[in-house]
Amino acid sequence: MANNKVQEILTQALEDIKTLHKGNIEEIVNLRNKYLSKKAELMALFATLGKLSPEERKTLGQEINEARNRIQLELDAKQKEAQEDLLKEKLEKERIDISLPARNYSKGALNPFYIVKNQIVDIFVDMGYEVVEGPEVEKDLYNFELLNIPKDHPARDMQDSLYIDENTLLRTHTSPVQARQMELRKGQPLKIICPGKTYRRDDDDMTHSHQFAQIEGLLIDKNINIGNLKATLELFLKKLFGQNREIRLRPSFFPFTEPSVEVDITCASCGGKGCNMCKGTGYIEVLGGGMVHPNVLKMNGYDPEIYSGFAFGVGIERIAVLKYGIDDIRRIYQNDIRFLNQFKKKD
Ligand code: 2NL
Repeated sequence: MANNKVQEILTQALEDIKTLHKGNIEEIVNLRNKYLSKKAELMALFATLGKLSPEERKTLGQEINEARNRIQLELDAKQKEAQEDLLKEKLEKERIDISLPARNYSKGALNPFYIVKNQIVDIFVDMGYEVVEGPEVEKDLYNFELLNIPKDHPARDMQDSLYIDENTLLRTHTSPVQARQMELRKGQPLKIICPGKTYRRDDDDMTHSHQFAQIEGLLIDKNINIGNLKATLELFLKKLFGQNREIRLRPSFFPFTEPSVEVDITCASCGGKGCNMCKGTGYIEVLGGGMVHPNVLKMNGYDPEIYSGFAFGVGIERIAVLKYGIDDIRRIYQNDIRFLNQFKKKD
């Protein structure tokens, strides 16, 4: 015969479970305490088993266990349900609408200086040149002496250079990087370009800046002649300015090259007829170069009887000004957003 007390507790527990509110974990915990903790009425009944006969003890013990298991199962099921409800509610609340269009964001633009610098570097890297860099604060040995610019040479004038002490200055060109490379390679052939900032004591105006950047190139090997220089520069300038441009070499002078040349391209404004841009000449000067002076080869560890080479130097800002028709070189450094926005890539 079923025990009245156990059945009463079980019925009450099942009633209580029916009144639970959806998703309320706290109420479930309370019922667990009420019916299943050590102090619960049902558990107290276990203590009375000792006084019963073995037969009765077995029946009642079983009945209590069954009631407890039933309550536990019901509460576990309710708890699982409540947890799932909570999770569903959370997912619903935090739902992301992936059909919403993304907010617009503003893309930056590369300064034309870097557009041009990257282009030039890419063209020479494609031709197999290595890119090397060096210090901006230099010894006069590397900046002047090893480039055939002796102590009394006018290019050393204090007017043109920014000195830190008697033997140290901000480099006036990137040539010292090449002098250092020649030293490093101990007379072995080389093919390098050196991009970097250079400094001169200049008053800034539309076409001059006390700080400007150069890319210099240097190639040394056996049997290098001025035809190799011309072919290299023609390939470079046509890639940079367009295949429809012609180039022209004029004799010039640099202390570190002999012979030296200045290189012009046909004017884009007039196509060579002569206009304001080219001051009536039909040509625009873009860079200088020449065959490395035998003194320079010798001083930097190359035997001029075995090796020859060519070198050239390009002003990056000057190329940017020419390519983009920029009216004042100083705009490149002013970071005026109205200027820079003109160089945004179109999608
Ligand atoms: C220019 C002209 C030039 C060089 C740079 C050079 C470097 C070494 C040896 C020989 Cl290590 N030459 N550089 C040669 C000729 C011209 O630059 O107008 N630059 C803006």
